[in-house]
Amino acid sequence: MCGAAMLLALGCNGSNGGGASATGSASASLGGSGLRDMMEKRGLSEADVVAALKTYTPTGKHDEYYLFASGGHGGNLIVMGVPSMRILKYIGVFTPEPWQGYGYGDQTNALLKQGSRDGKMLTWGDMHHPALSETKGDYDGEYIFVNDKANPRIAVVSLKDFATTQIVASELIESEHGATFVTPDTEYVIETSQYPTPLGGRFADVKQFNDEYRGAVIFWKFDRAKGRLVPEESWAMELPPYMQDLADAGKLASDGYIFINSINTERAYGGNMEGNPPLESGVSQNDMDYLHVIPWRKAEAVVKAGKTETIAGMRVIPLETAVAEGLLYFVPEPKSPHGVDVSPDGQDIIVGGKLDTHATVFSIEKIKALISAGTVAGKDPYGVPILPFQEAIRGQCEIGLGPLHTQFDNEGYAYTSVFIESKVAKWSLKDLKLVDKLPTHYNIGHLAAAEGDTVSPDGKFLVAMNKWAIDRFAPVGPLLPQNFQLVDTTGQKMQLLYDSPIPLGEPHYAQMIKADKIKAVDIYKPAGINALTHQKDEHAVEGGKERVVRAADGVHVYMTAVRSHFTPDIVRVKEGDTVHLHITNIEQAKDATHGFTIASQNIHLSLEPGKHANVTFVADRPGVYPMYCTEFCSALHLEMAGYFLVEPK
Ligand code: RUQ
Ligand code: CUA
Repeated sequence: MCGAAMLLALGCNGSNGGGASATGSASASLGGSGLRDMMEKRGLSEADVVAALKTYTPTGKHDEYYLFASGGHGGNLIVMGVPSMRILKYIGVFTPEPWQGYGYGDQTNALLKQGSRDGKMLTWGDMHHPALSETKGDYDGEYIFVNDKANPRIAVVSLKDFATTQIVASELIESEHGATFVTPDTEYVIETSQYPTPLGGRFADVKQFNDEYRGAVIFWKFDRAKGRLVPEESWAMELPPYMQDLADAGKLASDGYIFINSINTERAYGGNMEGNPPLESGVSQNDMDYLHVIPWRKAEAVVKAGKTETIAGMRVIPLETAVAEGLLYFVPEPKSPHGVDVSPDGQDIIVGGKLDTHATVFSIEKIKALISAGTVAGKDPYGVPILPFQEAIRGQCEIGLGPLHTQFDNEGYAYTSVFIESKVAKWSLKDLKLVDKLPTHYNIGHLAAAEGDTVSPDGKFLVAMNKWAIDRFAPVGPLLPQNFQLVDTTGQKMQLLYDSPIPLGEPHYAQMIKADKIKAVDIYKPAGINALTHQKDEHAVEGGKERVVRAADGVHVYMTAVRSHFTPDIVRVKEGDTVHLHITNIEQAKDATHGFTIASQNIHLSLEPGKHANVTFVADRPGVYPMYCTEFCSALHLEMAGYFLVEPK
């Protein structure tokens, strides 16, 4: 239904408001003129009202899609509903998250500790690219992987309960960006370094950049049955010291390949107080950088044949071996490339150049033919073959200044974010013609289309992820929110539907998945589940079996939580005791979550129905500490409390 017809239908249906959901409120008295009045009063255009009809989601109705967006410097993952753009959850990943008790109990402390680097505990992360697990190139709704650009790490989040279950970190590299991307059956999760360094954390002066500094791409092996990345089965490939940027895995026609962009084929390394040009101008001298093409199945066979070196505990294919075995090819790509995205059929690899006006469309068929014919235009200083640019592309689409990232719909269109112009460009994959452009506010980075990274995108919606939000929202001081703009892509012309402020670190990328693919549990069953393993915890407590046990390693308190008490509700220990609290929420009713805290101990647990949590600490200061439930769980919630007594020595 077009806009006018929609409004007409609303008006003609008279006093009951017709299609508007009648959850009471204004709709009851909303005749045709009532609607006009209201539009006038609020200064709404017809397009505004149509946008509202497309996004408004009445109480009790669920969204059609989930959007999983990185929380950027917040180090957490944002879950939203589309089209309502309602925020559903922040999932703690690289950063402690008190509401979820994430980082305040033994299990999640150990989890955050897994993400230490060089033995240093890290409590923040710079999350960029979430990647949903895939089966045959389609999102399957089981897991989502995320990366930390600042402190190279990858985390696994289980979509069974929307909780982080694992963090892995390799000390092979010291920064990353081309992560996370999955191969079509989630055999591997890809993590590519960004700023070259000596591999494995060695020291070498930056003047030895060309010889000592390197990049690397890590292939983290994923064990789907266990839901874990397996470091011992993972491996990496050494890369020349260019700044590798985004990456994408091939699918269908390009299955078995991965593609990585790079900038800085100049190998500049800054030094603006040492007589060198500043890094950003040193990096931007050449007209072309290199798209890296890696046949990963072939590389996997080379790893299995043992042709690797071990660096920082990781099997690494040396650059020389990669060249000799035909595991790495370069194709020139225009100025300052950023995004690389493989089309749904896997035929095209689309690259946006930040200082270019085109989306460049590389053809996997042409690349494969050039490789098998041995046609090269030259070699880089490390002997990597460079394929001829013109013969590797299908063409270019002129779309505007500063193209970055591309997503796809179900009708053969590509959508590319155009950073410098602050626009989304819609163009046809078939004939590489621009069909529409939509202004965004401002500085669009990534965009996320419904199932837009899969072999079968849905179309319908697209979210523009804008880095600036000037003029969009009520002022909140100098630090503005980010702005997600929801766009309807069903018509020939794109329509802006909604602005959604994101008050977190800069969210870079997001993926949007059909909601019915997610099969989340609502209760941990049976009671006593450790949320990290989804197994019964060894310290799980049954109702009636609460107890306090003194052991060699300290005092073990086996406690249950149920509306509206903890048992025991008085805990007595002695100054200096190591205390192990083992608490099971024995409820099996939906949303019957209890929280748990003890004053002044920096302890907070979230105990969802059936969940078990352990927390260990030293009672080092004598005194009387109230403990209580932090979730308003019942009429007697305030009474869900007790005392933790630390008797002086
Ligand atoms: S980035 S705005 Cu994906 Cu980290 Cu392009
Ligand atoms: Cu349990 Cu409040």
